[in-house]
This record gives sequence, C-alpha cells and structure tokens, in this order.
Amino acid sequence: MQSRQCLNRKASGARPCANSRSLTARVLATAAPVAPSATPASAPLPLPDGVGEHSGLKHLPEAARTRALDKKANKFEKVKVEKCGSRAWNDVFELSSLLKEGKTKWEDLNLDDVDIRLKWAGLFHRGKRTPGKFMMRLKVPNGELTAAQLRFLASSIAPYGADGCADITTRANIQLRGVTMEDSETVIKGLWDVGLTSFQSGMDSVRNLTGNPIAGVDPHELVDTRPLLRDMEAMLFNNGKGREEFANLPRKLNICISSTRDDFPHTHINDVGYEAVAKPNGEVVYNVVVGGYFSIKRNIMSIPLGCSITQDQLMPFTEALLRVFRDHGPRGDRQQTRLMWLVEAVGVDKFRQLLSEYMGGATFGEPVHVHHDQPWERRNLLGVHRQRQAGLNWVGACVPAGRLHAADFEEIAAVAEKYGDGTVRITCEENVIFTNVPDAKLEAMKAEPLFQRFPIFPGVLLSGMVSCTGNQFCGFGLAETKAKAVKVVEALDAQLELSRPVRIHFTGCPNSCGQAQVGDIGLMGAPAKHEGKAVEGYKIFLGGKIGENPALATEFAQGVPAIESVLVPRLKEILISEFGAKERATATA
Ligand code: SRM
Ligand code: SF4
Repeated sequence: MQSRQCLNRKASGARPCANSRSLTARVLATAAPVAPSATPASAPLPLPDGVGEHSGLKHLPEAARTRALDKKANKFEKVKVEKCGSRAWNDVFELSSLLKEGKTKWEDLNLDDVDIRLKWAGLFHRGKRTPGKFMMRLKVPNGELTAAQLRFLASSIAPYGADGCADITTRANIQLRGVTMEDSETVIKGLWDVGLTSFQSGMDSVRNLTGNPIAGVDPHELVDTRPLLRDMEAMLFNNGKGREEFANLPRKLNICISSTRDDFPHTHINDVGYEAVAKPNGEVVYNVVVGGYFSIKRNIMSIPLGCSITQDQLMPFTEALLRVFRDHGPRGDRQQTRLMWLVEAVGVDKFRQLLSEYMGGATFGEPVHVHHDQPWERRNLLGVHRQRQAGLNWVGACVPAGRLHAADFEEIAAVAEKYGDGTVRITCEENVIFTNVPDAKLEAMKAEPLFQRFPIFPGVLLSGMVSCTGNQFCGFGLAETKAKAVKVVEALDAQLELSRPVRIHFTGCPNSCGQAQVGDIGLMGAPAKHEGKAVEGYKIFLGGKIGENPALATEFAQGVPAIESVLVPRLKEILISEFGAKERATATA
C-alpha cells in the first residue's frame, strides 16, 4: 500500500511561493457553452431602503425578503443580507491580488468574507486546522474528468509539496487542499481554462450533480446521464462563472439523476432525485423524489413528489425548483431549512403546484411504476467489466479513502490515455473508473504500478469503504477518519473472509458527509472514554441499504474508542455475528 503521508499529517501552515505554479497543463475548454436560462426570471424588485446595493436580497421576492430580515432568521441570512455570497466571485480576485502585491494583510481581511462568503467561490478556509490555507471544492458533473483536467489538478497542488493533496468526495467530486488566497486567482482561472469550476460549490448552493458513474458504457442504463448533468450545471450556474439569481437559496441543495436499478447516486438521500424509468411505449421519463437529507438533527429519506417529468422538462423543472426553494423556503432555524422542510410545510401537492406555476402552468405525468420480475443486485463498480460496446471494458480501481496526491493525478491521466479513452470517472464511493479499455490492452493495464496503490481487485471490505475528511482538515470533526479507516479496514480484510461485500462508511461527526447511515456499517465520530480518559471515538450504525429498496442504518453502539486495538476486535465481532464473516485460517499480509 502507498505511503499516505498526507493522511497522517497536519499541515504546517507554511505558505508556498505563489510564482512556483506550473501552468503548462492549461488547455482550452472543449465543452460548448450552454444558454444560461431555460425559463425567463422575473425582474428583481428595487432594494429596500438602508440595504446596500450588493445585498443578497436582490433576487428575493417580498415574502422571502421578510423571512431573511426577520429577527428569527439564522445568522447566515444576516451575512447574505449584508452582502450576497455572489460577491465572492469578485472579491476572490481582488483579495488574491491585494495579498500578492502586499497591499493588504491577512489580519485586515473581513472575517465574514474569508470564512463564509468565499465558500460561494468554492474556497473553504481551514482556519481551525490549517490557518491561512483553503480547501477548494470543485464541480465535476457526473464525476467525469479528462486527462487534461487531471493534469491541471496535479499542477494546482504540486507547488504545495507535502501540504498539497486532494480528495475524491462522496458526491463524486474533487476537493483540492493547501490552496492559498494569493494563488486562488491562478487556480480558478486555470480551472475555467480546462472546463472546470469551483464556483457555487459551497454554502447555500447546489452541490455537485451526481449520476451514473458508468454512463455511456453501461449495458443497463436507460439514459446517458453525462450530457444531462453537464448541461444542467452549465445552465444553472452560467457555465461555471456563477449565477447571482441562485446565490441566495435558503440552504444547500443536492440533486442527482439515477439511470439504473442500482441507484448509484443515491436518490434516497438527495434533496432532489430524478429516477429514469421507461414507459411501456419505451419513452424514458423521470419519477421525482424530494427531501432526502442528513444533518445533526434529522436524517430522512426522500419521498415521492407524485409525478414524472419528461426529458425536455428536466432543465426548466430544475430551474423552477431552485426558484421555488429560493422564494418560499424557510430561513429561520438553520437546522430546519433544507428542502424537506418546505415540502412538509406546504404539502407535496401544493409544492408540485408551485413548480407547475413557476413553469408557466406546465403539466407533469403520473409517476411510472415499473414491475421487475427479477431481483437486482447492486453492481460492484470495481474490477474489470464488459461495456455495452463490444470488445471494450471499464476498469474500476479503489482509491483508499479517496485521497490523491499530485503524482496520482498525473499517473491516472497517463493510464487513461495509454489504455482507455483519456477520461476517467470518479465515484461517490471515492474510487476511479477507466472507460473504453480494449480487451487486448487489459493484461498490460492491470500490471501498471498505479494499481498496486489503487487496487483493481481490493479486499472485500476495502472495496466498500468510504470516509469523509474527518478532523485532519475539518473543524467539525470529532475524530480522524481517513487514515484510521484505511488501517482498520485493511486489518479486518487481513483477518476475515467474507462471502459478500460489506460497506463500511466512516464519518467524522453527525453532519454525516461520509454517509454513515448509508453503510452496512457506519462509524460516526463521537466522544468516548478509554481507561478513564476522554478519547476520540465513534458511534456505530448498522443496517444501511442502498439500491432499489433503500433503508437508513440506525444506531447500534456508542462511545467506541477510535483506538485500533479496540475498534478492530469490535468490528470483527460485528462482522462475524451480523454479516457471516469467518476468521481466516492464516491472516494475509
Ligand atoms: Fe459535507 C459541511 C465535507 C458531502 C452534509 N461538509 C461540510 C464541510 C464544508 C464543513 C466545513 O466547512 O468544514 C466539510 C468540509 C471538510 C473538508 O475540509 O473537506 C464537508 N461533505 C464534505 C465532503 C468533502 C466529505 C467527503 O470527504 O467526501 C463531501 C463533499 C461533497 C461535494 O463534493 O460537494 C460532503 N456533506 C456531504 C454529504 C453526502 C452527500 O451529499 O451525499 C452530506 C449528507 C447529505 C446531505 O447533505 O443531506 C453532507 N456537510 C453536511 C452538512 C449537514 C447539512 C445539514 O443540512 O445540516 C454540513 C454542515 C452544514 O452544511 O452546515 C456539511
Ligand atoms: Fe467534517 Fe463532519 Fe463532514 Fe466529516 S462529517 S467532513 S467531520 S463536517
């Protein structure tokens, strides 16, 4: 296994030289721009007296303004009223230049800008763990990346040496680490040049759009989700440059399109899930489910919206949904502002009616119920699989805990070009998939050194392991996750034999970015005691199901110390009693 220095290290805080960045990886974006709006927006009202011209009230109708200005509005509403998050799209370049030219000092910056508003530009100050350094969250619709994009990502973190690394996220996305304010302008412009963006990836915006990670090569898909998601992202967010009209939603919004019975993007835990279904006449339409989400206070699966929409309605429907959420969504207690709270407050029928009104009276279809005679086992994406195109394969490789370094990006790009079509897909399980690999190239590909670190045939438990960032970088983290997850799961794989995959999800706190409730086993950072002393620990969840009949895992144990000598035997016991694992006769290395 690769030495994962960055997993165990807390960054030093030293700043790299801003001029050392190589920009040779820049290439021109290939994606054609998409028209920014599917339906016309109503003109913004004049701003109330006493509110600055850059206020986030600009695009809100009267009732939403009242909610945002109410004394019960949460503190982020106040930040947005004072200055819209969309201003970060200007501020980021200005701050970057001022700092580079020595015209301002870090200590003189506005804290709300640095710690909150810059998240609208995708820059998350890691003030608690690595002050002065930012995590930069991108948008990678459907998780598809080209070799040129991978090389640019390598060049973005390479200058930071041991402090720079990246993660594949649980929304099949990329986060870069170690980025400084001084360098942010160069990185953002470089991302645009290769057809990527970091804008509107954080705070009260739509998160990365997820779909089928094997779209276009999948023998079982009903539709290729890639162009749909690419166009949706471009349309909603002005081709990566940001769309002010959608900068002041009441809260984050997760959207996905599922095109197979596997439900790879987890429609059940997204605020908006589009489930492709075929009507008896062969037309593919989308059943809509809404309101799934996780949080500290509430975890709930999505519910049917009671309608289906056509492919032509996907874009205007999504745009209308953003406007309905923006205009009618609650802005009080931050824990009660996700889409589900609006759906529950107005009722499913009224919510659907609002969507129709916002689409100029559009009509929606009935939900389509499809009866399947045969049960469906959710497919494992790792390993070598035949594509729907004869003679071609997809090859899925496990990236333990999703952690990547500059050299990894370079090597993945080189392997994709040498054996595949020069592109890869990243997955919500934080792994990488190479597509369009001809039969004749498979054996040579499998022998590539990359796959010693990122195995194509990993241990059963490693193949189903997912982990959030944890307290290495995240200020909310109650426990370290990634390095611990890899160690614990490798130890379990070495000691146990399993006849079926068991998915173990690690998450550092109850926000559950690592989706503990989705795992067969979920571990959630929580306080614990060991030998009378307070230590990092986990709660254990059991019973998550994904795919056609999803269920959320529920709490099974609490206060389990995050100490390998305690955690490994405890999980071993659970794997033997609940999942039929057997001790190996001889533990593997
Ligand atoms: Fe998350 C906040 C990381 C997926 C629920 N999440 C955060 C922050 C931004 C907190 C912070 O500022 O430190 C974390 C950044 C840490 C860092 O340095 O990386 C963070 N979330 C992540 C990622 C990177 C976890 C990972 O390792 O993959 C995922 C990035 C996804 C992306 O590419 O956009 C990530 N977060 C999720 C998911 C899973 C999903 O979408 O399937 C969830 C649960 C599902 C959901 O949102 O309903 C999730 N994150 C949260 C929440 C709780 C939301 C709520 O309604 O209360 C927070 C806290 C918040 O928003 O106030 C949060
Ligand atoms: Fe941070 Fe908690 Fe999310 Fe993990 S679950 S990334 S610790 S907010």
